[in-house]
Amino acid sequence: MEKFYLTTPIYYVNDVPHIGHAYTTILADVIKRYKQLRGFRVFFLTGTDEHGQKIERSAAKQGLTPKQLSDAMVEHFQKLWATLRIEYDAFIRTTDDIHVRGVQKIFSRVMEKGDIYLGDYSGHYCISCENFIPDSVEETPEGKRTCPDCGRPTDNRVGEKCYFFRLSAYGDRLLKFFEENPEFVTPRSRMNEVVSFVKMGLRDLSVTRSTVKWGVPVPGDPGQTVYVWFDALSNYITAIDFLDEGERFREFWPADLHIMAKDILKYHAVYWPAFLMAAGLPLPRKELIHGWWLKDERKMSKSSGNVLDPHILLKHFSPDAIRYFLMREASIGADGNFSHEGFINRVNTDLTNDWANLVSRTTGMIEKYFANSFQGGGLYTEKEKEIAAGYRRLEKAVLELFDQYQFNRGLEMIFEYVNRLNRYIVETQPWNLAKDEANRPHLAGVLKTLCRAIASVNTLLSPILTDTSATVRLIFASPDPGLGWKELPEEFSIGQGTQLFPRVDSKAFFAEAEASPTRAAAATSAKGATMQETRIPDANIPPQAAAAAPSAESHAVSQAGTAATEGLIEITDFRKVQMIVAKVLAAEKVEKADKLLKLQVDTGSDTRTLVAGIALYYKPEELVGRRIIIVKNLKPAKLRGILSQGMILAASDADNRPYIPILPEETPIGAILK
Ligand code: ME8
Repeated sequence: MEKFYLTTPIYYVNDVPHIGHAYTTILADVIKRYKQLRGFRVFFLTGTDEHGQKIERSAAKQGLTPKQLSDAMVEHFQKLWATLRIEYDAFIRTTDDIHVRGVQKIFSRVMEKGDIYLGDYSGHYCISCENFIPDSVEETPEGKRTCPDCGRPTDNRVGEKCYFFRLSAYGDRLLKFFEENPEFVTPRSRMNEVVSFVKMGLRDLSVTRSTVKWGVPVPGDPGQTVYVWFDALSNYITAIDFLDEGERFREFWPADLHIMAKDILKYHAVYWPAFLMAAGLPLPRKELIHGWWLKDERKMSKSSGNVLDPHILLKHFSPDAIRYFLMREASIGADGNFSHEGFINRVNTDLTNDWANLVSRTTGMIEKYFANSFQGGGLYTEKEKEIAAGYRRLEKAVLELFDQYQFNRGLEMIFEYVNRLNRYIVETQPWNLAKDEANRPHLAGVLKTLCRAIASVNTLLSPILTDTSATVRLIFASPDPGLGWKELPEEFSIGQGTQLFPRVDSKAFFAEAEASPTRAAAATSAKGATMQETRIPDANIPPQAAAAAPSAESHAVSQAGTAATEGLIEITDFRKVQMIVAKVLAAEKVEKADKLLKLQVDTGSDTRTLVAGIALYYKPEELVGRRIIIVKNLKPAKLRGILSQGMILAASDADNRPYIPILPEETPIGAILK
């Protein structure tokens, strides 16, 4: 069995984890589970970065020792990871003895080799990034320098005796390594950044601090501590017993994948390989660099105070829903803006309407027509064979995408297939087949095909939807967790169906999420982690939320749901359509289109443009100031070059003459029709 060793960054313990940390860690966990599915023996490492000035300061502010702060924060991280179903194999803390002694061992090794030497450092230091600011960054007239990593000005000038790492000697070797391993950093654009950085020339790097007490003591010179980044990066080998070069180290090093966001690329793709070269150790195989989750267009970060607390999501949604949203919405190379609206739309559309509905409709019909148990064979037509063939094509394409860590694209394809299955139900109309005893073998064939398809798709979803996939496996009597089309036998029973993703009450969620989405980092205390809440302005619906609105495809499925119950719809189908009260702010005729009016409306959470074919019957001035009903989550469409972001509701007679319901003045704007 081939091994696969993957890591997340070890997170600073100056504050509790937020969605950004959860994203990296969930991504790592999804990759772990996916690799296991592909037959790898996986080792997954995460942990915490506890030394250095940043933590020292945070602790002092709260009247704690750095160790007390770390202990409290580690609990937060570990609890959250357990809740999010993160199955790491080891959790390293940089205060662990095995790590401290491991760091000293690497340090001594590099020193013996002559690549660490004693010198003097004089320059600026950014405590937030734990970054030495190069001399090439100009000083402002006030004597400050801007940190090239985070952009913050710093006046923290340090001048001290310290040890240097001979990084300047590694430029050519690094470039040669990158040339021979062009996929070392992925995506490619990040690799290019690293190459340019190295080509600009590398200076020796200070790797110890005499003024920082909270750190790993330098071997043979206890007045100095090891620079936090030298200390932190070493975790990837100390955690697997580099100290004794034990079995785990021999088995798993080099790492197959380091995962992180772009903020710490330089440390991982330049410093870390150079340290390893100096220590005579093999280099990691790949580094996967993802973008940032933004809130209000800014990077979500503790120091910006715009972080989202995963616990608010967890109060309303299952861990699977959070895992799914993060994997579905983020494309590795790009930043993603987090919006509550986008979140609820994505979860309600894909998981509740499409996946959970498919499962519950299927189990419902098997219960109704077969009392949960198939006896005897089934009749299979070309259509059923095509469902199986479609799955095989899907699986091949999805595995290729997952192999490249493109989970968003793979999931998109999976859900196209899920929609295909929902349409298959409408096309085959099992409720009509059930009316005639002669059609019973075909009815069985259709429903068994659905069981096989669901059980097969379920495996593809299992790295992401951990709990749900276990439930689905149980329902469909499919103990085999492996890949491939699931040839369930002809005779089998299914378990009781269940609602996998109950619809979340968006009102309650928004009320809470929008009242407390952010926390200022400084306001968090480790003592019971009391938090002060700061309100941020409600974000307008970002483009991403519009993209997350149900597609034409899922509208079709909504109709599919209708047919499945012979003309009646589920309340969940109705709730798919978000109808709200909007106030018309302005209205005008669209040039050269005598039927169209362009309206500007206030929805309570934004203002938008709507184009409606009502100009023959309504004058613009008749509508301005009126409260009307609009469909808010309709996919935007262009009409005469104008983007219409929704639809006005109107009754229409046999001649298509519209009658727009006008609501009383006192109706609140944004009120939901339900
Ligand atoms: O940098 N979007 O720790 P850290 C996406 N201790 N990912 C985010 C994010 C965001 N807005 N914010 C944080 C450190 N992350 C060092 C690492 S490793 C040897 C030492 C994630 O607590 C992302 O993975 O600041 C990022 O690289 C990491 O958290 C930084 O965590």
